[in-house]
Amino acid sequence: MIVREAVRVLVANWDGSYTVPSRRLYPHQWSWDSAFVAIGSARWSPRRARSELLSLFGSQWRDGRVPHIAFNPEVPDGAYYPGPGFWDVRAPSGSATSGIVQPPVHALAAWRVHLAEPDSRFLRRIYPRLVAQQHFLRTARGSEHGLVHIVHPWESGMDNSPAWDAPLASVQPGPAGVTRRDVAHVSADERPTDLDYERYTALARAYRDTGYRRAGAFCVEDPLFNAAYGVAEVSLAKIAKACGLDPEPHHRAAAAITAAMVEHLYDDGLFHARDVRTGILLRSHSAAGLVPLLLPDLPRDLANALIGSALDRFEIREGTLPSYAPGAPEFDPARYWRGPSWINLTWLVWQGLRHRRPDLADLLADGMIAAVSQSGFREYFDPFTLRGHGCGDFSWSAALILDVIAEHGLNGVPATGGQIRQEAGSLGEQGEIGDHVLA
Ligand code: 9WN
Repeated sequence: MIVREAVRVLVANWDGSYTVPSRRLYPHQWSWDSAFVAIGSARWSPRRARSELLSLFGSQWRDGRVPHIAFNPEVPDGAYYPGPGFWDVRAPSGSATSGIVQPPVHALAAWRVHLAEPDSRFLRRIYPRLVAQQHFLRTARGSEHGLVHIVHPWESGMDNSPAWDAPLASVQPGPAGVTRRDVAHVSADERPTDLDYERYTALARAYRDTGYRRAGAFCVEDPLFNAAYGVAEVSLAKIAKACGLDPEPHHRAAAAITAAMVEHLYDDGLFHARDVRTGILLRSHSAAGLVPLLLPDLPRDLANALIGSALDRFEIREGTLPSYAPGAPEFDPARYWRGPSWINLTWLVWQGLRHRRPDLADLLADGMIAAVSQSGFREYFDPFTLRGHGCGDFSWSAALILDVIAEHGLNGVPATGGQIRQEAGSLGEQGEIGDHVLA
């Protein structure tokens, strides 16, 4: 039933070559959403999963950046704020796009898509594009420590996380009265505030006015973003090897990113963002700080410390991962990234726990399934009551549940695609997955 419903959502949100995150709230293609959707779609339609990623990279810029939104020209400009008129820029393909990016989880997605149904043509097509994406980050967004920075909260994917309260406070808000569309679809107390939006707009406008080249008042190294950047190198090493290319440069890059994160972003049981302008560590209680568990070479003592924090501060024994620690004063169980549980964030931490603490990983898998069983494929969930918030029929909630079920099983039915069939150990049997899921 869950599987059929998840596929129904993905089919309803399919736009011919990619999936919109939500028909009404987000009616275009979003960058990291498409990566998560590809991970889930690989379980029932690897063809769609490949199309999802290739279509996104069709809007890649010449400098390698993958814009966070590729706009659908058939959707009116006013359907989403800020729309193509605001960003005022086109990719070489001719598509109108935004000019900022999102966490680079795409190489991870591409590798999982390949494992689900090996396709060396796909891998050879996507590999240089993924390398260019990393190159953009390393050159345009690199710091002297070997980490990369983001220039807008939207680039973190966790837009109004309390981790951004301090750096945003120094951003001069733009003129009041931005024409928000989000609150026409979702209750205002589940979304960022108007003041947040005035600051988001001011920052995006300032960046746009430099030709999308120079960071403005917001310039931070985010642990989730940097963990994704490091994991991308781990995945690129696997992709390079599968393409008959040298994986070593990617292994070295991954090791250097992990070491830089440990040295510059870790403190007291959690990774934190660092304000590049001041050099100050922005100590917060954001679950972004647990995502480095994804890095395979994270030192064991640090991994154990993160797991300790996941248990004590984020209370994951309850089976859910709040986006912000419940004991912190800024925690809000219903407002966007200030506390609710999100399936994509939980999926990332679940992946990081699977080898290290399978018992806790299983709790999170059960919790993700419980949330969608109780409330449907909502955008986010109260971490304690599992009440759904934000929009319904949200694509990555549906897609990632397909992946969780394939890996973890459902109601006593065993998993059909564990660790993507033990990292493609038995790739020949993968054709079964799609048919099985739809049966
Ligand atoms: C701005 C699409 C996106 C997600 C982000 C989420 C939200 C957009 C918004 O929706 O951000 O990019 O309008 O609030 O925060 O993670 O990619 O689902």
